[in-house]
Amino acid sequence: RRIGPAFRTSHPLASGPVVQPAPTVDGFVETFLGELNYGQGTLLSQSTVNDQYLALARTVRRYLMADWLETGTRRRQTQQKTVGYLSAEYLLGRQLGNNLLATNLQDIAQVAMERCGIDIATLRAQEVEPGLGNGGLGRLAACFVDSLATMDVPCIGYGIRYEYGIFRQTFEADRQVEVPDSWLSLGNPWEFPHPERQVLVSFGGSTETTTDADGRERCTWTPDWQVIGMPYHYMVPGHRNGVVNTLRLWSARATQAFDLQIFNSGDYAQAVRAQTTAENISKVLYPEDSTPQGKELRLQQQYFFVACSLHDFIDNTLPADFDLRRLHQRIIFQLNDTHPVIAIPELMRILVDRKGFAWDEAWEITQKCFAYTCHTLLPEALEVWSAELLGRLLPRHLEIIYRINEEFLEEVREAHPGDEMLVRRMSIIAEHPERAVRMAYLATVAASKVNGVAELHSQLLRDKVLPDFSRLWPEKFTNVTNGVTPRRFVRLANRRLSDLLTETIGDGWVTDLDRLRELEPYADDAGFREQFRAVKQANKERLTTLLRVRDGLELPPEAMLDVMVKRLHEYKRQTLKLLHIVSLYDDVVSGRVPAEQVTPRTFVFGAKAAPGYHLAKEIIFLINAVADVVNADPAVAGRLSVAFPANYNVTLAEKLIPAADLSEQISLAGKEASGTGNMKFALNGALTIGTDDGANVEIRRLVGDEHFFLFGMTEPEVEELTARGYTPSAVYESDPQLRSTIDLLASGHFTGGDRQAVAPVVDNLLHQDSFMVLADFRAYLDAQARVDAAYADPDAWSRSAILNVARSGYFSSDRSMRDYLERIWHA
Ligand code: T68
Repeated sequence: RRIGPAFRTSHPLASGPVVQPAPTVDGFVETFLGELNYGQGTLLSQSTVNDQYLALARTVRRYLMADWLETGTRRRQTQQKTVGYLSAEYLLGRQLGNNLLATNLQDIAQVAMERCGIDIATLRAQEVEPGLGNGGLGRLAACFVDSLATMDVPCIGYGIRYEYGIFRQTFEADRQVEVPDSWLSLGNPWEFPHPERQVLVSFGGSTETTTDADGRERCTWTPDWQVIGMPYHYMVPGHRNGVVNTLRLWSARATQAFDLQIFNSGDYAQAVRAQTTAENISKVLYPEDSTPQGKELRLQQQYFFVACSLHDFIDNTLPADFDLRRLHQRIIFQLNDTHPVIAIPELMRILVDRKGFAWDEAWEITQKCFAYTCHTLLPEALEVWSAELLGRLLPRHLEIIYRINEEFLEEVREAHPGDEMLVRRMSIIAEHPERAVRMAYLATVAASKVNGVAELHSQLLRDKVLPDFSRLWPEKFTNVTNGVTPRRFVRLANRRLSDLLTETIGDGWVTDLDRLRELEPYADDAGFREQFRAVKQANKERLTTLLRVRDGLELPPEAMLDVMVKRLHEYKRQTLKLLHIVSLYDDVVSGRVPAEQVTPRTFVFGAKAAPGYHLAKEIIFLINAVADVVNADPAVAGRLSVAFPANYNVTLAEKLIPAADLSEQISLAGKEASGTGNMKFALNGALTIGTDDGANVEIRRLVGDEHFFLFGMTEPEVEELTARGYTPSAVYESDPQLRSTIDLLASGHFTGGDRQAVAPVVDNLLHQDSFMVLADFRAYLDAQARVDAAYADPDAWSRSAILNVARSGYFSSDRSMRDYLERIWHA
């Protein structure tokens, strides 16, 4: 069977325009029924909700198709520089609503469905979100491709089509239980498999170097197994601009060789198992978000998608006669963290071994084709691959890395003669505890630019994480502060606020978020504040209804909504939030504070823990345990309630964030690279309580000190305390309120008297507390008291909230993309 491109012709119909369905209710109904009949093979009267959802999705797809094909043609013709975004994760969120918004079909679709007797909300709810990411890093990639399409910048997002995305979280007896996310099981209308663009990827085996007639060394790699990479294309529509870019996600398949093996083998079962090995590569997303596990399958995933992507661009996207010395004029590969860094030796291998370039020339090209974004400050999150594993899986790549390192260390020696300590510190190869490749160093050495994701982070990256490199190459380092897409996180998630904004300042803000500034004068307009509060209130009621239906939670819709949603990690300090809740509860039940004096608050948590992160799971358990008791205690009824809906994801974020009054961004200073949830909350009119960390610093500077609740140690203060020696138990002893709070937790009050159940968290706080929760407790409580005081004046609060919206336009991912274009991509 042939799978190559079959049809290139000058036939008059071959390049004719694609016929788009009419953008009217009639056109929509007709297309929808056609999809139901001919696509799903069913009748409206017989169809299930899933049939209807699939037909609706395919209808919307039809409206996008002409633009997609046209964008592709235009990109091929103009040969502009393309951004090849290499990311192991894309946390896309649901597609239907986004694509209806992009095509301006929301209202038409709604009426069309009504005409068919269908409630479109039911169909929207049918979509399982593609959860192909862990958290901020994956969501950032999704925001970036949205912005690039909206700005008509050529971009191909490359990644992995995991068969199972981030696990679905459920709670059993208050503990996290992970359920596989079989997101593809009911069919995925948003993807297009392209078997004709499949790619072979090799692993294992050995290398051999020979010298050819003209004295040149040539290396051949004889792998011992291969897999096929099958691309699935996803549409990435710009906002109502006729542009549709492509996200190309790779799925692993067994090769024919496996089939033959099966055919020839007496051991049929063993042969089929071999096939499973190949297909395992894209089976599941690793759910560890900041502690790389060094697992062989993960390295296979990384090389798999990177090899497919480079091959796809060089051999299938560029014209056949393209002069690769100009490669950097056509592509910049942006490395989303170190996960795709193996692309660097892969490009060297392609250029030297396959295309016959001399090493130096290949290195010059390679350096111009990559840029690297770092997303962390935690030393344990910096990826390192053992040389043993890397050499076994990718022997040629390890050789190339060694040579890159040798030449790089020569350069270091030249710049700093005699400083062998420096050479050892900067080596891409670590020697202890085992010989291993430091992927962040490899990325830094090869990349044209290295960036952090917020100003503070980029500074700490230069000063603390890669100081030797930033001294050697100061001009290589830059910052691009993260951003979020206003399409999904304002226009789609918060229709009420969007309509109010559009009524007030016009609709230009959706693609030019700086225009939100025009809202500033309205902060002083009592009528506008009233409308703004009504929007918030309606969003709260929508959330209350959702949580009642989704989670059986009963929440008072008038209380202040205080929200902390993000991955569960010690450095993010969900325990600090928990101590605040317990201390408020303690104040009331101990009789120190009359219940009537407590500002009514609903605390909402959303957080998944990596399945192997035991302490994080204990923290989840404890939050749930506290929630159970607080919610059931009449002493605080109507004053304090705690909600921890399971399975926080993009879909839930879109409901939670617009309803929030207070955004919790309370990481220990110097640990959160940027944060992006913080930006989404500010844009939706929540006030932030936060530390001087990540992008909080910039949010506070922009919205103004009076409209932000700052607390806690600064990064230098954290450093200083660490140097002095931090003793959490001493803080506990010295603060009676903290003591009372921890004692109440430790007593087993929240766990039916079971003190053992709380010990892991309590003991850690008292005896380790790596992220200085106790040290910041007092400052946090004081800041929360300021929050209560501010909330008591609704007019002043709304004024601050409006100013948060008006002054947060900077955090559009469109602006981030402009910064990347100017500082890094030059595209
Ligand atoms: C996040 N990182 C940062 N990592 O923590 C956050 N890691 O401050 C920042 O805003 C965001 O990136 C975007 O820049 C992550 O989300 C991961 O998810 C991850 C996944 C696998 C391995 C390591």
